[in-house]
Amino acid sequence: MNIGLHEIREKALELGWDDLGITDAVIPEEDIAAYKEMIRENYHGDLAYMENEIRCYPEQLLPGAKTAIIFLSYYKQQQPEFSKAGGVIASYARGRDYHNVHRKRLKKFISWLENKANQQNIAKGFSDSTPVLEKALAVRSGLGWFGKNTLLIHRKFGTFTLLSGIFTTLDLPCTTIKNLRLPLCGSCTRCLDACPTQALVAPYKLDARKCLSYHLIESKKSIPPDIQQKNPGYVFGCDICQDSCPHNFRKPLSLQSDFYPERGIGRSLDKEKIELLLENPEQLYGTPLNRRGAEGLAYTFQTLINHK
Ligand code: B12
Ligand code: SF4
Ligand code: SF4
Repeated sequence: MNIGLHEIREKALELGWDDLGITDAVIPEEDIAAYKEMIRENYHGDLAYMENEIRCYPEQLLPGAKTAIIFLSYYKQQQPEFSKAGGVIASYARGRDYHNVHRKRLKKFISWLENKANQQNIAKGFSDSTPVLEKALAVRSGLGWFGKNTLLIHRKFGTFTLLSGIFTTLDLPCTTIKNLRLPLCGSCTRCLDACPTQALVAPYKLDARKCLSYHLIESKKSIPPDIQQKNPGYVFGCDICQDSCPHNFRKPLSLQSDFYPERGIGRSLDKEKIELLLENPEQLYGTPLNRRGAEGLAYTFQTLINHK
């Protein structure tokens, strides 16, 4: 049975995504080369999972994979001021954990697709935690292009977007219209200039070992003193290379309630909130901040206070 682009789009929007792109399940050679260079340079730091080359070869994740559908969620939230008393939480992390939100949608989408095709085991979903070069596929599918901050820039939504997708053995109509893997930022360097830790070591190249996001979300080690000193006020994640990007200016806030601060821990953490979380760490469950845990957040908060 032929499944059309229109009905795939309709289903994706019904499940809550804001846009989607469809491409063949192939990671372009330029992206594989850039990925291998990142690993060679050790820019991934202690993110050992990044060394798994399976992220370049969809066929190894789903034998017979023909098509990739990439789904996009727009999550932009208000940009809070830095304050002496608190630490700012990155925009994506204030509400529900998008991994869970996407996982539920992917499950529903895959069972819809299986029903339509009248076949089982034809798809594998991914959202961040499965090893896939997601942005490379998003660009290939025509959803947007790479910014010098290394993020996908969507023509309508800018960079405050999150990705997820599926590989399927079905042949589906592709949305790729032209090669968007081109240097489209022009002479702009706002993100590179704004990054407080100079983690964007060159256009399109990020050294995670210098990135606040890496140290405040991912790293299990203590935050190096020079990174602590350069942190302008984040307690979890960092949005500076997005807030400085003209493609995000004058954009409305997201309408997806899962990303609203009221659905999670909120826009910032202060001393009282940290104490409450230490007493009731279960409040973090279902939010992105659970990755860091109450102790980890308390530690980061203390480093912030020490440098204010
Ligand atoms: C590891 C990782 C990180 C690491 C490293 C980031 C990185 N740039 O690699 C750290 C912890 C620092 C991080 C931080 C953040 N992350 Co992150 N992260 C990932 C993850 C798991 C893998 C990324 C990856 O594969 N990197 C490999 C390297 C080689 O890719 P790259 O640096 O993007 O390089 C590409 C381009 O620069 C391009 N390129 C290279 N040279 C050239 C030259 C030209 C001319 C052109 C056009 C292109 C080009 O080719 C390279 C390969 O495709 C993905 C999820 C996934 N599975 O894909 C999420 C992901 C990239 N992260 C995401 C988010 C939201 C963030 C944060 C905004 C979170 C926050 N607020 O703190 C920050 C943003 C920091 C930043 N500027 O990237 C989103 C990004 C969505 C989007 N719109 O792009 C993703 C896709 C998660 C998701 N499922 O939505 N992240
Ligand atoms: S997330 Fe922050 S620290 Fe990391 S590259 Fe962007 S601006 Fe720099
Ligand atoms: S700030 Fe400028 S250089 Fe950076 S991603 Fe946005 S448009 Fe490109």
